[in-house]
Amino acid sequence: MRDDLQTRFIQLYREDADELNTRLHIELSNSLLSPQASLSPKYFYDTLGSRLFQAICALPEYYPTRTEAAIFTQYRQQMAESIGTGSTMIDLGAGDCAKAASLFGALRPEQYVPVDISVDFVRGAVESLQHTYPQIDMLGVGMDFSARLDLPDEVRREKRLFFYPGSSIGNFTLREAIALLRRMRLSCDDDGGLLIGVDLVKDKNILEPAYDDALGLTAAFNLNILNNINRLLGSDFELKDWQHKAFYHPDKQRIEMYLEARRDLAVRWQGKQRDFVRGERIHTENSYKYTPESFIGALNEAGFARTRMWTDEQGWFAVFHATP
Ligand code: AVJ
Repeated sequence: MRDDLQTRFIQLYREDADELNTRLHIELSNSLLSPQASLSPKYFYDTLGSRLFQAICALPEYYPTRTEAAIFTQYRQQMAESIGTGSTMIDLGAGDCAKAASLFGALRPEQYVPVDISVDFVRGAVESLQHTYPQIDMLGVGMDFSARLDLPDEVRREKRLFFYPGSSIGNFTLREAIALLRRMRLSCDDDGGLLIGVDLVKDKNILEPAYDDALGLTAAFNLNILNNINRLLGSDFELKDWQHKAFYHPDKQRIEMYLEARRDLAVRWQGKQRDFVRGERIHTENSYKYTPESFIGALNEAGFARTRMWTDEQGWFAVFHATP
């Protein structure tokens, strides 16, 4: 038991503001000026966007969050038997740390390492968690793990368990997903592993309403990216000119989200301009769905040889424990 309840926090590779700004402007300008205009889904998550996403998770049509939570509740003892106690639990994109915390009782990790792009975001959550679980060593890490995954030396090497719930892996293409899974594999020794939540392929009539709900929360979430881009880039997007669209592509096994221009219009920023004709779209998100077989294939390719899967009765969502 630790007698001091000081949680440690580390922020890695924070670029200075100018550098960050220049890179951001180049990236955003390029993606808006490309023939198929696009915006990366990472720009959804400003303060309002994060709140809208939380609200989406409570929608009747958005089944992933509640289905995953039910799988964790029903099978956490089996998961604990498969994983073992005393792990170094590395929570990728930890946010408010609530999903990981719900497993602490069953998994009894030795060390908990919430990783998020900004360590400030997890700071509040971890400080109160540390008081509830004084026996767990906690270390907050601020880093962009989508680019690289070299963790600081303070993170224990023993029994590393990467935790990646919520089907966040769905934002990546298969190639990118395998590359990310491989980075996790390479970061753990043979006693390590991965606990990951993945949304499964299912009927279009279930998938499409989950991304185009009757209340219009997903539409608001999608449109809000333009507020964030206006702020970041100084652009003059008018939200009323754009319409939310979401389609499931069974051949690509992914949801595609777009913003569609309601009229011919022009967007301007910093001496640049992009014209859009009515009906033209900006691509804002892919959300890939897997079959159990296709995801096990990706895990195997990434170097995880042994896998175990838990799913709900309807087979809508799956949680995998994968080990080298
Ligand atoms: C956070 C990427 C898992 O793809 O379901 C929800 C984001 N977009 N509704 C998903 C999202 C629209 C979500 N992920």
